[in-house]
Amino acid sequence: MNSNSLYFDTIIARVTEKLNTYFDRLSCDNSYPKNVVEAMKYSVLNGGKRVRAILCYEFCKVISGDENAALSSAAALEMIHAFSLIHDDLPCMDDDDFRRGKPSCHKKYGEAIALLAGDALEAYAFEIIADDSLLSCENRIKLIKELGVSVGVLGMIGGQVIDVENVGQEMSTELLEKMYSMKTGALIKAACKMGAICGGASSEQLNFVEKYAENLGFAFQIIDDILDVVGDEKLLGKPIGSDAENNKFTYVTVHGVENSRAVAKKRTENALEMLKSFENAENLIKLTEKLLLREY
Ligand code: GRG
Repeated sequence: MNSNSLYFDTIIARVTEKLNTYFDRLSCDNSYPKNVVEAMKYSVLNGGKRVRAILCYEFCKVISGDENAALSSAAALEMIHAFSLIHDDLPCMDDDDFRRGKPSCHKKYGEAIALLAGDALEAYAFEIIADDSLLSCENRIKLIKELGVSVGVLGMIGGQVIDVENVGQEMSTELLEKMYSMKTGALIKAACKMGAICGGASSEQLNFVEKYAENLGFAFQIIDDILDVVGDEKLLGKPIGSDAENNKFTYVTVHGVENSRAVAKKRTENALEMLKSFENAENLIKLTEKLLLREY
């Protein structure tokens, strides 16, 4: 492990501590429905790379230096991400039995509780931002809007609709890229922008953040597609080949592994170019490079 991954581990530990505080709040009331809270915790606290949380935290730091302001947003992003993974694994979606090396939420708690845990995580994500007294009221509204847009019909949900409606069908490159930018890119973009908003970014800075995130999000999804074909199941914590099994048309289906990797590299270079507008972006540069080479 190099010194840089130790640095990212420190961020992960801070976000995990924050998430635990939020879950403790739910658990201290004896009347709460215990199984749904357990399912929420199971899905959020069971590992994951925490990419969205780190992006949020680091963009806040790069803009202002006070990353404490970004902790509620970082936690909210991980709750929304876990919500999307729970729903994505359900039998009516990808029907995946494993996630992060463990039984997926519906395999452990049943479909009804998994669905409700996902819904409860979504609601809680917005609540914790609205409730964060470290943030100005104006910023709370901006953050809630950013997150809402990324989840909604023009974001993850819209991307998933394109996905499920095109199972077994060839898609134009244009539609495929649109799906990637909505299904995966939207939350990554929200993570970067929310961090920058917490740090008080100007609209000019937000433009660079947005272009960085669009390129990173695209590269991230292509690498995800590649790993589903040539990844190591142990490292991924789930079986490979699920796209092919589910008749999913991906970037790799059209361009093959090597050409897809070249596109991911180009998009990563574009993202790195955008970081040149910021001082002290060394950690973001390292993260961006690391994500291109990731094995899980
Ligand atoms: C419930 C918000 C919501 C939407 C419903 C199911 C769905 C519509 C959208 C699916 C969105 C989705 C799962 C996109 C895939 C994004 C992706 C590449 C996930 C893997 O992210 P990693 O690699 O996972 O960051 P870890 O486990 O490291 O956190």
